[in-house]
Order: sequence, then structure tokens, then C-alpha cells
Amino acid sequence: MSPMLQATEKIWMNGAFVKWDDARVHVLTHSLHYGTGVFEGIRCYKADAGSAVFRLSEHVNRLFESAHILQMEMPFARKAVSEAILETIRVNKIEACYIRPLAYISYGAMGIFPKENPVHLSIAVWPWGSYLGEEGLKNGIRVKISSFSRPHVNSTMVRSKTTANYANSLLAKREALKNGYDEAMLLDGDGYVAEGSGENVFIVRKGVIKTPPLTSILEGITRETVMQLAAERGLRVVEERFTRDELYIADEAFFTGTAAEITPIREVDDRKIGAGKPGPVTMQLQGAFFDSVHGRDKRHADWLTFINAGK
Ligand code: PPE
Repeated sequence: MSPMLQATEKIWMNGAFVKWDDARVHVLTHSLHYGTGVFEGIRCYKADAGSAVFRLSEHVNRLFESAHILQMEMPFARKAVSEAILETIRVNKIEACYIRPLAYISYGAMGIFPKENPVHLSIAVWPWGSYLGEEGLKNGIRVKISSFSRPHVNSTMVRSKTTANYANSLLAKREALKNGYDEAMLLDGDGYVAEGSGENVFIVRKGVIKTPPLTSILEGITRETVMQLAAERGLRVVEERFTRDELYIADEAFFTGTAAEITPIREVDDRKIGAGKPGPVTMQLQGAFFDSVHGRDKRHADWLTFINAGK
């Protein structure tokens, strides 16, 4: 599992840099009580031509969409947020990192309705290795179908990357780890396979790649990346609901996510997936993904924002 958080020097808070240890909020911060924060998870890779953020504009757009769903007014424009992200990486002199912007309803009134409490934004960066372990990335992980399901489509709005949604993810993750598995797979309110606690899911069966449609799941940026990479390689991808027994008999399965990247799934509920090791399509797409984040796929040069471009 991931080791303890590795601190960097500075965190951007609402327009100014503060020392890592000084990045504090009041304990009566609205979002801390009611789960009303919206956030992003982004990676900056050490690409061949220098450090570059992967799909920055897509992540910033999703942050604003998350805020829009919750009717939170962002205190900065999209361009300013993108600039602040790049500046936070530069200030911390870090070559590769995970980036965590968080917009939250700040201190002011208490009670569910936040009245005029201001919305604040913070951006932190830190080194983060493979989310589900180096070993998992290479050889695949063991997954358990969760007894907790994703919220109903008309409940907590999972298209918004809202902190509140992660209470559901944590319940599932704890249960899976406690039972000796590496990750949880959540079903949707109708019982179909939805996603992991922090990842989207794909299966491969009889040569067709399948991923659940955008109903009860987060609109993953890695998911969309993989769909494009697959199509370019002549692989057929469909967005279609599937059941847990279809997952059991898949030839291959894998998770996608900014933190998890492309992590093969080698077992679900103690049933081997395919040969019980990462399959050829998974490995091909994982390779294509790592090529693109490192700038080796010229078709997708626009997916990278170099932190020192033009300097
Ligand atoms: N579903 C969920 C529920 C989710 O949290 C993530 C990202 C995804 C799918 C994949 O989305 P994308 O990163 O855009 O491909 N989870 C983030 C948080 C992980 C955490 O533990 O914190 C992430 O991967 O950054």
C-alpha cells in the first residue's frame, strides 16, 4: 500500500503560497462537516521532453463542472486555476507528482445551508507512486464485489467529484482490504458493475472491450483516454452495462484512473480472470497509456502541458 504522504514545500491557498505545515483551515469549515468539497486528481509526469501535466484542461473543466453541479461559485477562472497548478509544481521544484486541487465551502455560517460562506480553493502536489502497488500494476490485483453499492443516480450526483461521494468509496475500500483483497468493485443501484472505489473499470471478452456507461460512475479522464487509445489501435470499445457474472467470465479486466493508471485485475471474488494474469489487450493499452503520458505518442502531444514551456 501507499506509504505515508511525502510533504513538499508549498501549497497554493486561495491565490497565495503558504508553507506545507501552515496550510490549515478552521474546524468549522462547512465542507468538513457536510462533504461539500469538490476536487481533482491530476498527474504530472516526467516526460521525455520535460515535466508535463497530463490532460490539464480536461481536469480543470471537470473541477468546474463538479462545482457547477453543487452550485458552488468558483473564486477563480479556469485559466487562473490552470496557471496556479503549473506554478505550484514549479515552486515545489518537483519533476513528477500527483496534483490535488480542492474547492471547499469555507468558514462562516453553520448549518447545511452555507449562506454567504466563501468558496476557497487549494492546490497541493506531492510525489505519489503506483496507487495499487508496483506489483499490482505489473501482475494485476485481486478485487472483491462490494456489499456497498454506488449511490442511486438521483442521490449524490456522482458525475461531480464531490468529497461526500468518497464516504461511499471508503466503506467499500475498507471492507475489501479487511477481507484481504486489494480493491473493491461497486455495483450500481440496479446491480450492474459500476466502478472501483477510485477507478473506472473495463473488461475484454471475445475481442470486445466493454466499460459501463456514464450513469452511476465518475466520468473518468483515464477512461476516455483508454477509449481513444483503443479505437486508434482498431480495438472495439462499447459502453454497455454488464453484470458481475459477466465480469467473472471476462478474458481480461482492468481498472483505470489518474492514481491507479491502468491496473490489471487478475481475480474477482476468488475467481481467476482469464489466465489469472494481465492479458494482451490490457498490456497493450497500459503500454499505450504510458507512452502517451511520457510524450512518445505524437498524435496526442496536446494531452501534455509542459510546466516550463516557453521559459
Ligand atoms: N471513479 C472514481 C470514483 C474515482 O475517484 C476516480 C479517480 C476515477 C473513477 C477515475 O477518474 P480519472 O482519474 O479521471 O481517470 N480517483 C482519484 C482519487 C483517488 C484517491 O484515492 O484520492 C484519482 O485517481 O486521482
